[in-house]
Amino acid sequence: MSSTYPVPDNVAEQAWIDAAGYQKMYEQSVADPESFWAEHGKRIHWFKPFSQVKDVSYGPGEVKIRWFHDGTTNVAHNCIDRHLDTKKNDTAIIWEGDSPSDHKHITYGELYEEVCRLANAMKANGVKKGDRVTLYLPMIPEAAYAMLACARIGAIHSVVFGGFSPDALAGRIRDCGSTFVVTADEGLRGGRKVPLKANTDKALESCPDVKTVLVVRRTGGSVTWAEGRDLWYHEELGKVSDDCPAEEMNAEDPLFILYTSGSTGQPKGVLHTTGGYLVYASMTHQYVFDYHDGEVYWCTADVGWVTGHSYIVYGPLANGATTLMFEGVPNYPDASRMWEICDKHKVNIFYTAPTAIRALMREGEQPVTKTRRDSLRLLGSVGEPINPEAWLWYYNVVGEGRCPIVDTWWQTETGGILITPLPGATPLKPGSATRPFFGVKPVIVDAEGHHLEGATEGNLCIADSWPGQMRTVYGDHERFVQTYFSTYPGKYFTGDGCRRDQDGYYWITGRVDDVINVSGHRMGTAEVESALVAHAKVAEAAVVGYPHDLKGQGIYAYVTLVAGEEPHEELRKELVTWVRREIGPIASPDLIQWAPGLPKTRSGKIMRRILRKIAENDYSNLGDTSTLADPGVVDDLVANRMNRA
Ligand code: 6R9
Repeated sequence: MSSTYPVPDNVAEQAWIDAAGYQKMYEQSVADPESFWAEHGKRIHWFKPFSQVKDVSYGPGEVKIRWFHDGTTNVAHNCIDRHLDTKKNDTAIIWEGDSPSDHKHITYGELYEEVCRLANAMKANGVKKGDRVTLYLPMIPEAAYAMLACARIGAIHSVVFGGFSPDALAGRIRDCGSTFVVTADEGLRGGRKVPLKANTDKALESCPDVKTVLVVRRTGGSVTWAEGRDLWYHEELGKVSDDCPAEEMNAEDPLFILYTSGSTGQPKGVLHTTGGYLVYASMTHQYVFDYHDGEVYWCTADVGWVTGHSYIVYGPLANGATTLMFEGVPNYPDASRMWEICDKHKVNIFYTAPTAIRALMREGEQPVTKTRRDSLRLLGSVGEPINPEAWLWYYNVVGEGRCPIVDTWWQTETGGILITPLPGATPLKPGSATRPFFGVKPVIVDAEGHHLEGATEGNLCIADSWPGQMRTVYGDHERFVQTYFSTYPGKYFTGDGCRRDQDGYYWITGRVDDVINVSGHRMGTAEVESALVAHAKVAEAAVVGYPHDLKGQGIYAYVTLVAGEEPHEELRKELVTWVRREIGPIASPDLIQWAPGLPKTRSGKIMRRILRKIAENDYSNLGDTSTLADPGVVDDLVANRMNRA
């Protein structure tokens, strides 16, 4: 039985929402979503107010999701212009560079100018409303400027994580048909350079439609230049004015596409739209992080992931917050860096991933305790289940027992946080994401889709829509319907397993599909498999996750070589390098096992359940193996298993 951490009185007193408030507001929100969201939809500025609130059908037949659909607004206007009267000279973004000697403050006034100039430069180079613009940038303020500049003129951004390979970048550029790319000469992380421009050049060899590449000078490193295609960011911004009207956008006009892994090889372009997304991102940011004016808020994610979109840029800026953006990594120059940044910038709210906590935990308490951290009052966690041991260390060592931890469960698809404690309202249980946010109706179902009541365990679905929900898979609405609404008709299926305890608390148990979570990053096993089989010496590959102390899950690959090839250590290394090159470092297999054959059913389906068990070193009970075409294969795999932890 795990213990419960009650809400401290001082936290409840100053919080936006206390326990009674949560109960009342939650009940309202699910009893009458129309009037609840009609009221909260007003938290953003509308050029033309909406009269329609919710227009949703989860099928059967058409799947359609619209919120506030007759209203018009602009996300950049809400994140910047709206604050200028009162906050022109207040800090919008604190940027902390990779090197501890590098930082700057960007006020809302400066943010306005930067975004307007970039928006004008993009327009001058042909970008129009509805165009897709790919952003492949390091964690520098220009990444936020570029997102907001797109939003300002109605272009749809697609941010591609700077750690992705040229191939992965190219696939994402082609899928959404973008013709305009913004990148930097090089990125800088932990003192190491990331060749973003060179990667872009490589990617564009297979993207003939890209006409323009705007390049931010970050390191000044040398780059090759395609005349007529490549433009320097600073030169283009010098040519235009710092006044650019914000385009009047319909609530349901697309805001961004963000690619995420699914159970097939091809990443999906998750599409988010304008009005509902911003209402939801800003509202969750305010209540989940209990954000109050003047506080310094820091989310350590990269803008290449949804967390960076909703909780570094859009949510905080819509609320007029001060948001910190960090270019570097947690252990550079040393393991105190995060806490030194907290002290340097007087961070009040700190939001990170369990994998970072586990890595820092390994370095012991001293790198933490030598810093003050007295500005911190709230901690957050996101990306994967947080194991109670890491939770307790975060709570006791980092937060000195005085800062509540909000363990926030959500997905790229959900746009914002769905299951989470509210700091002033929810007693905490280490490892549980606790309770649903306003308007969110979680249901747990069995394999046949029956609702399971009370304390139970099964698959997590959401019964009704919320404004931040994704609207479609870009260019493939059928895939959207298939992926999320066909397994359990009438409900949104999350792909996660979940337990609900006797107090109604939710405990996410991890993915139930062929997606693994490596250091909080989603990886489709099929993506890694297709990278492996693209190697000339690989005949077949199967990839599964296994428990990994630091990463949460590690990548375990079973590889069958083509006839005539002999396995050896060098080839193992070559395959790891190969996958890094094909997808990016986050996809590197941790363990590769040579498999003379893979366990298959007589119809040729790989029996992943068995492969998972062997990878988990739990081979004594492999379950039913009677449908195997060749049971002998399994004995070999068990005998030569790689994870003997
Ligand atoms: C925001 C984000 C989504 C998947 C999700 C789940 C896992 C995220 C979690 C969590 C347990 C939490 N996940 N937060 N599991 N507790 N607090 O991470 O989006 O990259 O799309 O990943 O991550 O499995 O389905 P995304």
